[in-house]
Amino acid sequence: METKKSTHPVKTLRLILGDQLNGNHSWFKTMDDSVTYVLMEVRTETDYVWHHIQKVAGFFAAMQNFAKELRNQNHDVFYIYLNDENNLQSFDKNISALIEKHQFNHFEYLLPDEYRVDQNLRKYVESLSISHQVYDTEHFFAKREELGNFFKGKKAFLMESFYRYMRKKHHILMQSEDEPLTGQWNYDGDNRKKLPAKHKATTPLIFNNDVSQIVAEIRKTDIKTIGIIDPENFLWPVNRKQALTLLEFFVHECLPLFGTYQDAMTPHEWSLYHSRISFAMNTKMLSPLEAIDRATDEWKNRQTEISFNQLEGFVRQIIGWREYMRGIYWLKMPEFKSYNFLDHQNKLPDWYWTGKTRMNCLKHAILQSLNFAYAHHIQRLMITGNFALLAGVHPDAVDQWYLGIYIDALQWVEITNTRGMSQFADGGIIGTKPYVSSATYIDKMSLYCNSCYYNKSKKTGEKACPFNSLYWNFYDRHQAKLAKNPRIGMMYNIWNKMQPEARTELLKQAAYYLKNVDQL
Ligand code: FAD
Ligand code: DLZ
Ligand code: SF4
Repeated sequence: METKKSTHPVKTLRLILGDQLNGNHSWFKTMDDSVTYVLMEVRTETDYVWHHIQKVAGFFAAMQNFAKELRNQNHDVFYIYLNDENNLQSFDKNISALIEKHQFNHFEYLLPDEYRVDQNLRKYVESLSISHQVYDTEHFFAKREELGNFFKGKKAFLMESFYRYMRKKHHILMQSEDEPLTGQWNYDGDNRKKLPAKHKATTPLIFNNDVSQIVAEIRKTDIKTIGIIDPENFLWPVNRKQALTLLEFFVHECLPLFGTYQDAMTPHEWSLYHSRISFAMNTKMLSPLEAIDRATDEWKNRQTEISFNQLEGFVRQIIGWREYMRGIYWLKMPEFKSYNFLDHQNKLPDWYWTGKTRMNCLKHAILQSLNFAYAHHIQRLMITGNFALLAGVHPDAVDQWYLGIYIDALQWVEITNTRGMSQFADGGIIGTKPYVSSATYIDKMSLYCNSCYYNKSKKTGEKACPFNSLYWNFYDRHQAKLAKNPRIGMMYNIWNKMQPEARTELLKQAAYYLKNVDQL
């Protein structure tokens, strides 16, 4: 903390960013007349990428509701709307104007989750002539640097090790200090079932929020957005009460089959048994601890209906993957942002923005994303991510798409998943091998292939599924970088044993598809 001596009483301005809507933060536990909070809708945040319209509207609605909740508790709050006359459209400019106008002599903010904003605010406060202090957001289990310390001196950053460490440290699903409940740490093997053809999944709970005023304000500007919205029936939770309702719905209706079908995909359902709490958690309306505690309580009360693998699968995503990705982000930024291990340079196919492709899996995953600002993990990883990787798309272009299109997209969790896990641009920090597949995996886990224009079983020739030849083309073109990887070596044995004519045909087919990628 930097303090400058002052004879005036302290008058503090506290900034709350759009992803810091944690009503249980210790800031709000006491009432202090000398403190004023500020939230602001600014062009620096709406314009750094083409966001989905639902994402912008969702953030603004949640921010506006949070400001209302604070005011109801008698806190002093400034809210700067997008089109306010005095909005200078960036955090620092608005803060400076408020400091000057209202004579604040102390400034406070919460640690931003994004490197970009963190750097900007750090620089900004250094330039301030008044004192400042920064606080933790009191949301995550791990501190920013904790993963780096945990893996210090190690070559591999295995998620599984970090996950077990987090389980032990926070005593989650443990029977003793070191022993996990049930004696088994990992249930991934039970959590890979395809959806039976006639299975009807739970209908997702959606909200009917009226965000038409917010959308009208966004439409008055030249902010470029993607996707569609029904402004009078906005489906995502936009306040704490709705976030908790969504969590309740998840534990009652979805948890019993969450793990079993967490990798399943179907053209008929958009969220299956997934929780859809990522937006509520990433904005901090909901805490990861309460999500885990609530799911654990439900399991305890319904053990005959909810097998342990369902609960473990959910806990693993939150205390494992989510915390792990954040740790990697703070360990590896800013270098992470420019990783391109495979030197991919191609452009993103045009149909990523429209869903207009004959590939059924991609059509559904993309249209669903444009309609709901949501796709579940395996759709993101094994459909859109898989294709972009096979097609050699530049990771910057892939990142921009993922950072814009999803309601839950914030760089700390988007870039680690996209550039790292999905595009292998980090050369294997996050994933031990690239997540690529042919139609075989997609058909095994989904109901997409049978109604596709392309033939899942054909590798070459008319209507051959593009994934099949692009898959081998990927391994072929990256042999120098990947062949030594012990988890991949087997693929090269298969590839090298293939008849030369068969290999030539596959590569010819892939070259044709890559050349005509926009027409697929
Ligand atoms: P559920 O399946 O119900 O899982 C429960 C929770 O676990 C999620 O809400 C999420 O907070 C957490 N979680 C699950 N998987 C991951 C993961 N791999 N990394 C971090 N947290 C995880 N997640 C985001 O929150 N924002 C993103 O921008 C984002 N971009 C992604 C990009 C790609 C290419 C991939 C492969 C994954 C991405 N994910 C991202 C992770 C994951 O897909 C989403 O968290 C999940 O789909 C959100 O839906 P849900 O709440 O229904 O999740
Ligand atoms: C995503 C987003 C958008 C679209 N708009 C705003 C905004 O106008 N004001 C704001 O405070 N936050 C917004 N956000 C979320 C921010 O991008 C996020 O709070 C920062 O990047 C810090 O992670
Ligand atoms: Fe996707 Fe190929 Fe299956 Fe069609 S056949 S849905 S393109 S994997």
